[in-house]
Amino acid sequence: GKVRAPTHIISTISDDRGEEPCYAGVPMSSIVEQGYGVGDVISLLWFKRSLPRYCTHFIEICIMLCADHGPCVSGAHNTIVTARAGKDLVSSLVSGLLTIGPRFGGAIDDAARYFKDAYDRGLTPYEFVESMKKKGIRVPGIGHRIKRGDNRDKRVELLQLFARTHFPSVKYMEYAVQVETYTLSKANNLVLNVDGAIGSLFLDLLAGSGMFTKQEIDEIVGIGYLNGLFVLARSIGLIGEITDMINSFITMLLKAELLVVPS
Ligand code: Q5B
Repeated sequence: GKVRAPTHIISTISDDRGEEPCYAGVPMSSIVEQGYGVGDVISLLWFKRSLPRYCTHFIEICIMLCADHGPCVSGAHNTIVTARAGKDLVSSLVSGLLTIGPRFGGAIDDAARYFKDAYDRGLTPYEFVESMKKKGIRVPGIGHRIKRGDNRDKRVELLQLFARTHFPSVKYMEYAVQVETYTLSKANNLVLNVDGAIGSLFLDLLAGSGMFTKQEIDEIVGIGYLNGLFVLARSIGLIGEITDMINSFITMLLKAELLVVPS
């Protein structure tokens, strides 16, 4: 067969030079035969190692819970408008993805960074929140448009329940909960949101699993891998919103007899 031209680009996560592609050294056949899931594949391709089952299950829960959140949020709104304007799937998808940022879905990395720094420095929730206020920075992972102290985000509760049951330690998450208790005393919408829950719990996964050195944890938190979880998850929902719009459009054309399906 054809021999690939030599390349100057080196990937340290996947390799297609052998008989079958490998993810972080694990051949495709093992991935299928040993029943790996999406969480295992993310572990191999993002973290370059196999993680324990409770970690990969947690990653999968994050993906499932963040896959969609109705048509009103920024991402779905943009994607739906773009699809209705007749654009193709990729254009519609990226127009939604591009809204992911510090206020919407993209606060996971910053939540992890700020919660880690505050916890590791031994700041009380009061000291942490007030120091953020002095700097004029909203606490990442805190606050929601519709969720309130008396109307919690079910996704956050489910993540917390899973982690309290399966993680060896949830010290960062418990710290985030203490921060939430303090912010809720200031305003009822300042709940721990899904970004904050994932950010703090991922710190617990990194620190408690015994699979990462301290230097690796600092690198992961510093570089910022974790918003990728939201981007990946929400792509599933955005693609669903696009196909939903196309279906509705076709149904409308059929009803108006503007489209005839050949028999
Ligand atoms: N205030 C999320 O704002 C939101 C504060 C705060 C201190 C805070 C805001 C925020 C941090 C970033 C963050 C992820 C923009 C959110 C997500 C996924 C999603 C989305 C969905 C999905 C909401 C009113 C007053 C002001 C503010 C103060 C607000 N947040 N103070 N720390 N963190 N959070 N993003 O409701 O005195 O009037 O000036 O930036 O974590 O994106 O479902 O929608 O799955 O799709 O618009 O769940 O909290 O409130 O901006 O009018 O602020 O509260 O300073 O005080 P809102 P604003 P003041 S999860």
